[in-house]
Amino acid sequence: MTGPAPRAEGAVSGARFAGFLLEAGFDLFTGVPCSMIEDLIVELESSPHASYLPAVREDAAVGLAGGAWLGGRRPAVLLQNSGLGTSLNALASFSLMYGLPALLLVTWRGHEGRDAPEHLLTGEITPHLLELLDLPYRVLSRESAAADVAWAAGETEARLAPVALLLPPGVLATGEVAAGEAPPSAPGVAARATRPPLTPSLSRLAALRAVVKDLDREPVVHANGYICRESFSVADRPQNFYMIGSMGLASSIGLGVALARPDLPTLVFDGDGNVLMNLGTLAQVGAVAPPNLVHVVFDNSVYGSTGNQRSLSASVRLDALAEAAGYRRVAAVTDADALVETVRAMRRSDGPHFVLVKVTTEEASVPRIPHTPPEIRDRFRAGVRTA
Ligand SMILES: Cc1ncc(C[n+]2csc(CCOP(=O)(O)OP(=O)(O)O)c2C)c(N)n1
Repeated sequence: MTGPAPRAEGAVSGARFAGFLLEAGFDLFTGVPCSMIEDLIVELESSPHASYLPAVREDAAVGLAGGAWLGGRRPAVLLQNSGLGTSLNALASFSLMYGLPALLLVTWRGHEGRDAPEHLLTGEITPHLLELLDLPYRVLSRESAAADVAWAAGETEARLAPVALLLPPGVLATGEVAAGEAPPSAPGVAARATRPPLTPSLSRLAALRAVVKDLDREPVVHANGYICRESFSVADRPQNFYMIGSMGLASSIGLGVALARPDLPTLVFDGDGNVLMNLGTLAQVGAVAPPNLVHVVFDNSVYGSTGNQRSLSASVRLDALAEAAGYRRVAAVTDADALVETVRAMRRSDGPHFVLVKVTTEEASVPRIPHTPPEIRDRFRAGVRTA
């Protein structure tokens, strides 16, 4: 998991913090996971007094929270500060404009400049973003956590507005509570009858090993999280673009590469959480129809990189969405031979193509990408130009 800091002695447990939130009256939780709130989400998911609804994007979570408050609930949005950036418009032209109370529990990645590169700038500007929005906030500490939550609950109702609690590393315990097995469907969502659920047996690492071995010099754009890291551990190719931030954009970046180099098969190695965050791009790919794009989605039905919180792909077949969006060829595979054969055939025929690779939640113990973002950029660009 990609948390910024290992567990700290004396940190507030997820169960205790969930208790503070429930005592303060919050009764509906939504958001996109961050490893810093892994334990809290496990507690909320299993609480009989609350519901946790996985949202596909943070701004969509802000919308859902607004609707829930209008319907009589007291919502809280759980988000990483990267998602605060994504949510600026939803906050400015929805929650703040209409005056809709919600707690925003914002994890503070990049706190004090100590984190992975993708978090540094956002970490530095996070309080300023809240100040620019004129959104009241407090920085949580272990000692004041209960009082901070009670303050936020009072403020959101008194002001009729969202209020934020910023969560620095080390305040909440994380990685101590085991996530339950992802259920076959997410709460409140009926399993889609259109296609039966697939049973995974292949790990993502084994799938990556099989498919990468068969590649030549094709560019591959990787989604953020463990997909990058596992693929790097299998083979570090100059034609690999590792997205270490900007969750959701792998398909958009891959579309850009494919359109710029129509003579070259271009692959995207995506994750289900990433695809769900940018579903509209499926429609764009379907409409623009680049024949050379092969979109490979390693679907483990969870947000594995942040602690295995279930994703909606447990209930909704992403290959059915791709087909409806207009991809020319769509396949779903569960074993390595079928994966290799399918991707080989797709690289040699006209697409756009979509392969759903149903994989287990197993995660290999692999290092972070050591290359700097400019190094990744330069060698990829050179690799694509000479491929
Ligand atoms: C805007 C934003 N929200 C949340 C995160 C935290 N985050 C990093 S990776 C990840 C999960 C990605 O899920 P998926 O694409 O299914 O791949 P997996 O982790 O299962 O390999 C999340 C939620 C982020 N990086 N950016």
